[in-house]
Amino acid sequence: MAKEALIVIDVQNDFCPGGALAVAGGDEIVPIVNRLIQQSAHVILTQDWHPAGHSSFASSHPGRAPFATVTMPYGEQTLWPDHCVQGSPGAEFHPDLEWTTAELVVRKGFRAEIDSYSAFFENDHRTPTGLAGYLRERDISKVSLCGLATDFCVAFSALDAVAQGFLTSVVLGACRGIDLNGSLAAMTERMRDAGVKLI
Ligand code: VGL
Ligand code: ZN
Repeated sequence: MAKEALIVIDVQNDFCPGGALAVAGGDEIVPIVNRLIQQSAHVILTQDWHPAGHSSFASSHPGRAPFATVTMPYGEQTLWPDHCVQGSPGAEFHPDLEWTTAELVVRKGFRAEIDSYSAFFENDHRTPTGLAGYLRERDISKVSLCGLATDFCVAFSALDAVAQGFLTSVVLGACRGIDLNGSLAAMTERMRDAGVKLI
């Protein structure tokens, strides 16, 4: 039978209320995610993990405000408030997240010059994190995703997962979105069109 992994995206303090890049209701998903974790044979977590002064931070671009867009060598990049700085409390998983059974933690966004929304590739859509190879080597062909934020890290991870040939579903009830300029509807549509099963 096809082996399946649950991929829990970025359930970190900075994406929850009170955090630096709080997603509305981000903490509400924690009990739902915990239930999914309990039901899953294989659990993988991602952790947004930026060095101080990361190029996705508005503070690294004089005169630019958070949520503006800039053009980077690899394409368009939204600028964010400083968040998920390596080793900071904001970068830790939500304290109620029951992550102890997780088999792998994929850290992403650790290169100063490039952001990484997806669990599979950096924002150049070329530099791999190694996750696809890890899953294939372990014979895992199905992935189910949940976490934060629906329209950024969850969506880009799901799009890359289907493109890499994994049978992919997103548990929308266990996700919350940022919704910047209609991004939630747009990314939901892109996922559906790409063949991601939305649950
Ligand atoms: C995320 C913006 C910046 C996410 C991470 O987890 O969706 N969004 N870094
Ligand atoms: Zn980030």
